[in-house]
Amino acid sequence: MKTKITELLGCEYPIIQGGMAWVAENTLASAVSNAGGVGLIAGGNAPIDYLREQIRLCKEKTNKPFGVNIMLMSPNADDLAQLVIDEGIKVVTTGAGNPGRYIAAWKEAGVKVIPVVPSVALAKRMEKSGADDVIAEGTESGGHIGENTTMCLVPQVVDAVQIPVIAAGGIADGRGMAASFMLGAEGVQIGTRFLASEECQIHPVFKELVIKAKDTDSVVTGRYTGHPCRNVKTKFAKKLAAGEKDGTLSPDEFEKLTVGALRRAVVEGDVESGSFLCGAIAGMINEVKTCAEIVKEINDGAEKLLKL
Ligand code: TUI
Repeated sequence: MKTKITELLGCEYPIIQGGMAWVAENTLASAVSNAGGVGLIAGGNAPIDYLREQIRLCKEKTNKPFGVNIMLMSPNADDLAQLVIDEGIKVVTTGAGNPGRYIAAWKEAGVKVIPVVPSVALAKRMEKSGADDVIAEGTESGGHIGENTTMCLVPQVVDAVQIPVIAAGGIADGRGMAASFMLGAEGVQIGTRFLASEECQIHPVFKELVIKAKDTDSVVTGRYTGHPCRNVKTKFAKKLAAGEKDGTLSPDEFEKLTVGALRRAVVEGDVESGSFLCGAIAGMINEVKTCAEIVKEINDGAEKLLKL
C-alpha cells in the first residue's frame, strides 16, 4: 500500500513500530524494517553508549530505513537528540513531551520528525514547528497515554493539520489499519502486536501475559502522578491501581514502587514487581508470529478491506 508515509519514509508498508522503552532494541527494529515497515529503537532512559551500540547493530542487520524513538522525559534526551544526527538516523519519533526545541536541528540534518501527540492542540503546534507527520495516539495504547481514544482523536487531528497523520492505539490487525485509514490516517503505529513476535527479546513471561490477556486485562495506573500508564492487569498493577484509588498509596510511594519496574518486567519477567506495559488490544493477540508475518498480514488485511 503506497501512501504519503511510505513515500516520505521510503518503506514498503505504512506501518511503523511503536517506540517501546526497554523492548524496542536492534533485533526487533531491524526485523520490522526488513519486513517492509519502519522499525524503531527506543531511547527510553537508556545510556547513550548503549543506544549508539543498538543503532550500529541495527545498521548491520538491515539496509532498510529504521528510526529512533526519543522519550522526552529522559535525562538523556538532549544527548540522544544529537546522537541521531551524528549517526545519520533518518526517522525520529518522540513521546511523553514536546520536541519543539530539537526540530530545527533535526530538519537541517535531514531527519524526518514524527512526534506522538495525544491532542489536537499539540498536533497543531508540531505542524507549526516543522514536524513532517504526527502520530495521533489514543488512550488504547500501552505505556504512557493521553485521555482521548483513537477513534475520536485521529479524525480530529486529521482535520486540524495538513501534514500526514499516523494512527496509533488499539491497532493490531488489518481491520484496525483499515479503520484508521477510513478515519483519514495514512499510516499506523503498532506496538503491542510486536510484543508477541518471534524477534521481540522480552522475557517469555511477558509474551505469555500478552498472549493470555483478555479484553479486560489492561489497567491504567499513575494518573495521580501525572504519568498515566497502561499495563497488563497483574497482581502488582492491581495493587498500584487500588492504592491510587483508595488513597493508601501516596504518589511518592507509587513512584518508589515503580522505579525500575519496566526493566523488571521486560528483562526479568518479574510479575511481583514489574510493570508490563501493554495496549488494550492485547486480548485479540493469541499467537507469536514473525515480524514479517505480522506486517504482511496487517497490510494485506487492510488492503483487502479497503478495496471492498
Ligand atoms: O511516550 C509514550 N509512551 C511511553 S513513554 C514510556 S517510558 C515512561 N517512563 C516513565 C514515565 C512515563 C513514561 C512508556 N510509554 N507514548 C507517546 C505519548 N506521548 N503518549 C502521550 C504523549 C504525550 C503526552 C503529553 C506527548 C506530549 C504531551 O504533551 C507535552 C506538552 O508539553 O504539551
